[in-house]
Amino acid sequence: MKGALFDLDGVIANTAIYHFAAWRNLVKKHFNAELPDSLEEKTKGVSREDSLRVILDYLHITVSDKEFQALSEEKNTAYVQALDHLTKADILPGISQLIHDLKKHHVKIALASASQNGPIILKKLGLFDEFDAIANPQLVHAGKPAPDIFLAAAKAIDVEPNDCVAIEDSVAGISAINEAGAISIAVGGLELSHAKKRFNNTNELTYEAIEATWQQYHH
Ligand code: B16
Ligand code: MG
Repeated sequence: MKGALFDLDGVIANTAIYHFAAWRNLVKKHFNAELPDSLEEKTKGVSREDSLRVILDYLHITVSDKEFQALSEEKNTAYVQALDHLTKADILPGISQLIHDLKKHHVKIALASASQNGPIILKKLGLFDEFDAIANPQLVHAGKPAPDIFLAAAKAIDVEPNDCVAIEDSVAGISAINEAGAISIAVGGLELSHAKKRFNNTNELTYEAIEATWQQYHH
């Protein structure tokens, strides 16, 4: 195991709730409509623009390009505001220890998040300097479930994807990892059963558990 590729929202910090709350408020304000809980999974790991497309499709609403852009920006402004109070205390259980242990074993660490806010969030969590690389989602051709962001993250740490494990909390993200050829590790429910290995909570993501998964599945 030479590299570990991390998703951000839902793996390192529980920012997924702020994303969906921002979408809900936006939809309420502009269209006086409610979004069902079931739509949250469909926007997880999915880029800002693709999330907005999923939501507008659900509402059967079409908007001009200009409105689309404005809605997307308004959601981001609200989301970034919600991140204001984020601190080290918002790192999900077990993640700081895992990062520490991976580094101790000379495993390189890269961020493979769809979020353009990745660097800001890592800084707020005090984790920015722990990462060897952050893949830029704006520079990849296609978002999750396409493998591009995981391929870019592996390349940024100069490790072959099949020498990496990658950790995700979204359906689209696990598909992206599998497509990239890294070993997929899920944190979350049964909807993530297409991962090589699934854990219910981040506190189960110990170095030992990750290493055991690596031993079992790499070739
Ligand atoms: P932003 P991840 C993803 O992050 C979120 O899961 C998804 O809900 C969000 O739409 C996407 O980032 C884009 O985020 O609007 O901040 O650029 O799970 O890939 O770390
Ligand atoms: Mg995620």
